[in-house]
Amino acid sequence: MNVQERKNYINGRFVGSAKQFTKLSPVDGSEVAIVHEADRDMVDQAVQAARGALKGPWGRMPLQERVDLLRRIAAGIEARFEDFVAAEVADTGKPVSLASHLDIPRGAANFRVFADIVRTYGTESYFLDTPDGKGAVNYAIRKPLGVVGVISPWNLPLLLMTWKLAPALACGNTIVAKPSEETPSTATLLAEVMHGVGVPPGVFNVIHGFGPDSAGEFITTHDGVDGITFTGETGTGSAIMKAVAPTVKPVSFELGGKNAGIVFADCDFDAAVAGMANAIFSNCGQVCLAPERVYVERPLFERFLAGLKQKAEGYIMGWPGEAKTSMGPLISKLHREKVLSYYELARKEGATVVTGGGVPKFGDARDNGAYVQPTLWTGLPETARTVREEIFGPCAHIAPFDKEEEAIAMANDTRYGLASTVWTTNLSRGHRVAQAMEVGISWVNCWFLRDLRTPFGGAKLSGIGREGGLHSLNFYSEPTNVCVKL
Ligand code: NAD
Ligand code: 6OD
Repeated sequence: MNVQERKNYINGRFVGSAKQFTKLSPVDGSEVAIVHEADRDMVDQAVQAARGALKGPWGRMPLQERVDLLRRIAAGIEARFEDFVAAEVADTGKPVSLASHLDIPRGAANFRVFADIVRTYGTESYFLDTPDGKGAVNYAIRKPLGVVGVISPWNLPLLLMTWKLAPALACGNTIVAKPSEETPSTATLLAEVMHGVGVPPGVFNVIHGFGPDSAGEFITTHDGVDGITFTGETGTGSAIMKAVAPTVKPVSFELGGKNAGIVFADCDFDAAVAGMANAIFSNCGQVCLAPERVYVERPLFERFLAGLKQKAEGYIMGWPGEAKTSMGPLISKLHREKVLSYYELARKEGATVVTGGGVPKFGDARDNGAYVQPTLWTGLPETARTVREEIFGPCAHIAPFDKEEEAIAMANDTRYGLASTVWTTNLSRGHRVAQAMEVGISWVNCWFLRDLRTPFGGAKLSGIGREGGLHSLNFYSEPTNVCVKL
């Protein structure tokens, strides 16, 4: 693929910058894109454009027209499906099969789903009895939050950005969006689609850059931004909270996790092994919902471990475009250093390495990439850092348990609270254990099965608020109660 230029999109125009950085391929270290980094002034221009657009044709657009526009954006993504897949694969190195079955279709689906949901979004009304017997009618109307800052990560770039953009636009907001510096491409293509389908200038702006002392910080500290929706690390969420405090912006945060899987001896064995392998290793383990801790009921422990090991060793790290490829690299060499530091730490903490634990050797250009082996450990105490800290790689620690209560206690013994997955054929136990999980998303006999209308987000350090369906619409809009005395 040729090296692409990725510019900012401000007030309906693609804008270059004197300051640029190079995006490298995690597959072979080659140059993927030259990215124009926005300075504070460019972020200010984007915010002013977004503020202006709230008062322009967009602010007066009837709901049905906005809904039609959202559908045209979805169709626009689909019309350039191959471009989006190629761009996502170039930035992330993920297999083409994954980008074309998950990332890009979901990027389009998010716009259709929220177009449908906003069409039927109702508001509250109450009749109040008054002493004169005539009463009063209360009803709430919903207004856009205003200019929304959307800051997203690199693991599912288009999917996670559109998950926020679609409901924000559905509610009539305007947007200043910043993709991760690691994945600038699909957000830029999306700007081209928005431009092409007639989204008015200023409604959607894309800003490229980093976090601290760069575009991310310039967005969060700008007093013309009315709210921040962020997906990324818990530490970054904490820094953003501090940054927005002086201007008291509402935040919606989807943060990190150290998720648990619980496998009971009565599970459907083949489904559980396949399901847990997919949960641990999909997208090279770079999914916030991935279980890095797995608790297996003791009678099944050795058999389950052997099954999971076999799955781990079956992953094929081919080139992204090859049909046989089932695992790509990590996002960057920098992230690989972090993951490998945990591979090392696990050994120091006394882990038995069941499989993996290192870097694969290819004998070709992939040796310049950011690949790591899928890795499983046993034998660590629950206090080990490897068991407590988010790694965000293709790895998990597998531990036995004897009693249901013990598994629940270990699963919940974490400062995070994003997701969990429980595998059992006992229906009552499935419900009971799923409900006992201190998380925002609790799966039984499945993982990452997503109905986009359901609440999505994390408990504890894994987030603030919920997005999804009506929850998204509640964040991206402000109610005004109107009280009419009769
Ligand atoms: P990150 O926090 O490093 O970066 C996310 C985004 O924030 C990027 O666009 C980055 O440039 C920006 N950023 C960084 N510092 C900033 C600052 N001080 N101010 C403003 N913006 C700043 O996260 P990442 O490494 O891109 O993604 C991986 C992390 O995201 C993992 O912790 C993972 O669990 C989490 N994640 C959570 C969810 C969820 O839904 N809960 C989904 C995906 C990823
Ligand atoms: O499916 C989604 O909408 C969603 N937010 C997934 C998050 C995945 C985290 O890596």
